Amino acid sequence: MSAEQTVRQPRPAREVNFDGIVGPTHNFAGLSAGNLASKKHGQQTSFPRRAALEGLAKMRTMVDLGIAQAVLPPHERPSLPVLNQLGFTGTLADAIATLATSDPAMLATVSSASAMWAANAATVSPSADTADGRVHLTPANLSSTLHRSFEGGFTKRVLGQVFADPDRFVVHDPLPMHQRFADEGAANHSRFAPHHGDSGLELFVYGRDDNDPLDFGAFPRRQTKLASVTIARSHGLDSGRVLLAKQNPAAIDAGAFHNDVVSVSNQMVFFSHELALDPSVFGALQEYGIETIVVPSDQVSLDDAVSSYLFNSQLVTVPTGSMVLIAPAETAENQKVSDYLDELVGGPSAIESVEHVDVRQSMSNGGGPACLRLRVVLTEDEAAALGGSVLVDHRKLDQLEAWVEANYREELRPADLADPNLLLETQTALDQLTQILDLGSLYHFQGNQHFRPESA
Ligand code: SUG
Repeated sequence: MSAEQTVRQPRPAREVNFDGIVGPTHNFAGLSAGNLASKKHGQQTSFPRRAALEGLAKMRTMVDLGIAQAVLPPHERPSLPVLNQLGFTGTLADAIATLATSDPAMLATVSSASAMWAANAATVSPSADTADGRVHLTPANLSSTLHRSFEGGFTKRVLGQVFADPDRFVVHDPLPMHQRFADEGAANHSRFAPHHGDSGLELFVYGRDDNDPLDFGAFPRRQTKLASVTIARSHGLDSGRVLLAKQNPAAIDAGAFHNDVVSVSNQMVFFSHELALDPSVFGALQEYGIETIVVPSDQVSLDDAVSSYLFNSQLVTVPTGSMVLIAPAETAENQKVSDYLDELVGGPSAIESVEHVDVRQSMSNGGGPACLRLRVVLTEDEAAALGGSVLVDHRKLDQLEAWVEANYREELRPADLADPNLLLETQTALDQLTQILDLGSLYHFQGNQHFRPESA
């Protein structure tokens, strides 16, 4: 531990959940290898309005529980900088028309609303953990999937605007866009601390060791150890408070493309499937005083865990101090999983109750409640320094719901991605959103030229 970290006193802090707002082009394109739900629903009709309203309803549940909630705006899709990179020099509408006939799969790729899954936006270390006492955020490069590899540059821009105060926040560049640095953000990162404001233990989970070949299992290993180690270093974490653990290959091959499909943490609790990680990791966490709630396969199989997304729940501490699991509605429909949850909340564990949320549109693309949020632990000062108007209360949620109702299509078939009106509707919606969130001219179509698609 560095001298500076030894003397720093813990400051009260709370966890703010930043949820990605589902974008108007939400669609099912079957783009993610190893993500069973994405593959299963590819080419089906999607329901963007319902998807966005489900996301907002989940946020309302959190606000009702007394949890601090904020939003991150959708990325513009398609975006001209990306299409320029692909060799299209004319207008966005021209490029869409050309792609619609020459390469509809690529049109779906550049139209994906995948930035909604904010757990993949960045890795975040609170100020209590970092050598310089600032909150560090590294946007994920998401280099393992083409449609998501376009997110990092704009994520940096958004985070740079929200976490703009250089005395309190550092927004790093995404890691190099190379398979050795493949990084999927907070979906593979957990943090443990008795109180959010205390210095914590950060657990980085990766799927690929430095010498592992890119494709050595049934499905891609999306996170490398090198990426995790690099982020821990650039965030200035104390090496004595960093744990690195390799995902169990069997979990990835059963559909756990991110570790948050099979584990979730909160304060000093780790709720995990037994096959998520090597058993020694649970032992190491226990040595730090962490309560590990490890669910055996004979109670909930890996397949049931992946199909119900039991572990992709949000685990939160409400103001009364009690711990609540915000679980996808699908967990109530799987008998084994629902029996397990009844037993869990009736037993002695720290998890006292379960709240079910319906995010079925996101779930159909492999994104449960926990995928939709990025956790950021902030002190009162840090929360007060946030840029824009991204913290939400009931009034703001009402406003966002009305905005979705006014601007989003009810249905979107794959062929509709070619409709020039969709582009206009999307730009109108996002333009209004920047006003609601007080984010200025954030988007390229608004005249902002300050970002490139895949890098800083
Ligand atoms: O990266 N799905 C996302 C789901 C991300 C879930 N996030 C977490 N586990 N934290 C992905 O695979 C599917 C898009 C499509 O097929 O249309 C997609 O990108």
